[in-house]
Amino acid sequence: MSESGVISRRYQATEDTRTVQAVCAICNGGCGMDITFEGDAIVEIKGRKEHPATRGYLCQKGRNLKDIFEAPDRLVHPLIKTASGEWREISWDEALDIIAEKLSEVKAKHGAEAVAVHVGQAGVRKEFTPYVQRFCAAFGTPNFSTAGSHCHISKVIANELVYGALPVPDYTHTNSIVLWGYNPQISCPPQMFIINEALDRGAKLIVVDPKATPLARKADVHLQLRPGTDGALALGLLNVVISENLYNKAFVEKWTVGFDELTSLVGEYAPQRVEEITWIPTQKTQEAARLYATSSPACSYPGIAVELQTNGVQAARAIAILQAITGNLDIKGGAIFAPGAALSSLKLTNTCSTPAIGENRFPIFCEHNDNAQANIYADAILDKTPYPLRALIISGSNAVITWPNAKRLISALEDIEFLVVMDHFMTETAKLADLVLPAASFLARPEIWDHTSIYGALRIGLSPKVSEDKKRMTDWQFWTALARRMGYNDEFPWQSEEEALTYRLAPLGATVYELSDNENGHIYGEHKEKAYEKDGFRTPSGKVEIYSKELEKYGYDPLPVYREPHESPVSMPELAREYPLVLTTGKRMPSYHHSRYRNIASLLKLAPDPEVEVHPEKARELGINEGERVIVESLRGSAEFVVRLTDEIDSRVVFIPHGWEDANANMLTDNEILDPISGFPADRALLAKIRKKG
Ligand SMILES: Nc1nc2c(c(=O)[nH]1)N[C@H]1C(S)=C(S)[C@@H](COP(=O)(O)OP(=O)(O)OC[C@H]3O[C@@H](n4cnc5c(=O)[nH]c(N)nc54)[C@H](O)[C@@H]3O)O[C@H]1N2
Ligand SMILES: Nc1nc2c(c(=O)[nH]1)N[C@H]1C(S)=C(S)[C@@H](COP(=O)(O)OP(=O)(O)OC[C@H]3O[C@@H](n4cnc5c(=O)[nH]c(N)nc54)[C@H](O)[C@@H]3O)O[C@H]1N2
Ligand code: SF4
Ligand SMILES: [Mo]
Repeated sequence: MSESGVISRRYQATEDTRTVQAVCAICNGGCGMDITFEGDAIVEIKGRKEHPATRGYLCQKGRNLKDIFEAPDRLVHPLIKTASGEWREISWDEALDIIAEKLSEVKAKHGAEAVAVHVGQAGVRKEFTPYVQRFCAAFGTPNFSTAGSHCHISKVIANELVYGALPVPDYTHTNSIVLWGYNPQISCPPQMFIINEALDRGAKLIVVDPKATPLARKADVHLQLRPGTDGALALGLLNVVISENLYNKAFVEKWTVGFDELTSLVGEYAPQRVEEITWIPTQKTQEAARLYATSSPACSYPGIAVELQTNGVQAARAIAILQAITGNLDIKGGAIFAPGAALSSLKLTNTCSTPAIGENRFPIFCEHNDNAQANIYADAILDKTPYPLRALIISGSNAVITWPNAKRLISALEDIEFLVVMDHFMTETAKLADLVLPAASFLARPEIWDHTSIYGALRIGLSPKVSEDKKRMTDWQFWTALARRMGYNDEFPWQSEEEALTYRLAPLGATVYELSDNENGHIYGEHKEKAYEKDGFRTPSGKVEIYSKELEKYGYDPLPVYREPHESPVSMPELAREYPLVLTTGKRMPSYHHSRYRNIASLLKLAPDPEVEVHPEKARELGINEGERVIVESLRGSAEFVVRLTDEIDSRVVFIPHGWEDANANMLTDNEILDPISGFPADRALLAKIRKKG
């Protein structure tokens, strides 16, 4: 360890400065960066060209990390809300005592399940998150949840139901790419290196998106669908592939269950019928199906858009089935099963016998994910269903901006007995808390990065702790300190993050030093094609489950049946008379990460307004103009946006971004309208109207 507490030896120092190699932990891109410090202040950030995957790339957020982490409004001290509603600074010791005491009191009076802990997007794939789950198990509450309540886990479940695991698209060796409700150009820009290389080699591109994004315009086929109808489109593609005999018969016979039932189901989804449902011209569906089935190896990846709809799990299942029957499973250039790096497990058995919130309503979500479903915490707080929730700790989420039905969630968080929020900033969620804790940034902790699911290489690395933060705590430090204060010393024996990492990394055979000193990371294995031929698939039948008995057991459709979005012009024609527009919320914006960074001037100036995207014809019909402020409204609520005209979308569709405090898209979404399997909100397919202001 160096004098400054930096655990890596890989840094260069001059008399005044030191330059360290880190990996950005804001999004899953994991960009390698060289950061030069003078004391604890950042003086320069550069993308590291030698980094094997990210090759020197940094997005606007990575380049502006100094502005983010040295922002004048960063929280510095723990704060407690006084009876008059003012904030008072307290020490970490006081904060830990108050939290330990309150949690113990709630547990003694109401049972441990009356306490929930949520780790938001800032904890996704971060090393501290399994320790929070471990804390919950030691404390005895089943109510541990993550951003997986509305992100990623829906497609994990879908793929686990079909194949037993979520495969990774092997863009590096593919001949054909389907980006399905996925727009990596904005959501994961460094991944575009391998996608563009594939396209330059002549790989085909199919984009499924209601918007003519730059990638969609570049595609061989752009399937511009009505939001929320992905499941119907997937059945239409399956219809063409099966009726034209374009599938891999040997694979289907040997490795699938339910193909005959699927054939009858997709018989109802001829491309003409699919056109009525999805608005995609018949010949485009045919063209895409033929292209996909005949340009193997092909890989498809469903983005978050497929998950954020009431038919999400079944749509993702249909997409997975299409990938399997076209023979693209676990082959080079197809969808590969890449095992995760084997780290020591942090799982503790939770002896609490009360089911987690959501476990009765979304049994498959809880079974596959071992988490509570946070989207219905508001019901537990306000309606006491399935039982009352009295205390909540939120770490790394700005829930009132990002969770569905913000109005109801705000009432719930105002109502709850005890709310703690750990964050970098005094967010809208933190403002509702009894106690706010200042989190140190990822630069002040060692952080494991894992490129496997994004880049397909089985590579893991360690971004070292590169700066000190004596006033704030890292999330790991906080949860360990709280656990020890509550007497869970046996469960939390580690004295430092480095010591804990040594335990975690032991099965890899790499020490903390070795891993953090090797900026290229550690290759922990290699992909072996068609491993299923030896071991079978990790499903109950050992095969690809087109027909799922697990779904059937819980009363769900065993086949990937298409159901209209809960709220759509087809399912609710009456409502559609008043709210005629199909609303999709939350496409990603380059300078922001969900609710983050509108307080950072250098980022805000890049996209200063929350904009509703409207087709020019619709705008004419509504009598609204470019730049005008309008109200977008759903049955739940409304928010104000600035009109931006675009002919990249259908005139019946409108797009709004999420993440804005003053234009909160989640005022319009609902925590009742949820995917019945995953409990995910229908953020991408609702009904809305636009009215002029005043
Ligand atoms: N800059 C930035 N990057 C991010 C994030 C961020 O906030 N900012 N967030 C990160 C996180 S947590 C996530 S989950 C990922 C998500 O990243 P992606 O999965 O790429 O998701 P989005 O960009 O939200 O949406 C992808 C596309 O879906 C389209 N779309 C909208 N509705 C529908 C629909 O009903 N069906 C289909 N097929 N397409 C639809 C949109 O037009 C958009 O182009 O991004 C990550 N990366
Ligand atoms: N309408 C609509 N809503 C959506 C979506 C959509 O498409 N449409 N997308 C959904 C998706 S995919 C996701 S993932 C969620 C994300 O929603 P959230 O989980 O709420 O994530 P963020 O908005 O990024 O908020 C992260 C918070 O963590 C803080 N933070 C950053 N780093 C750290 C850290 O190291 N420690 C701690 N303790 N805090 C930190 C940030 O300041 C920020 O306030 O939003 C969902 N909400
Ligand atoms: S794309 Fe941007 S936010 Fe994501 S890891 Fe790279 S620099 Fe960080
Ligand atoms: Mo997400």
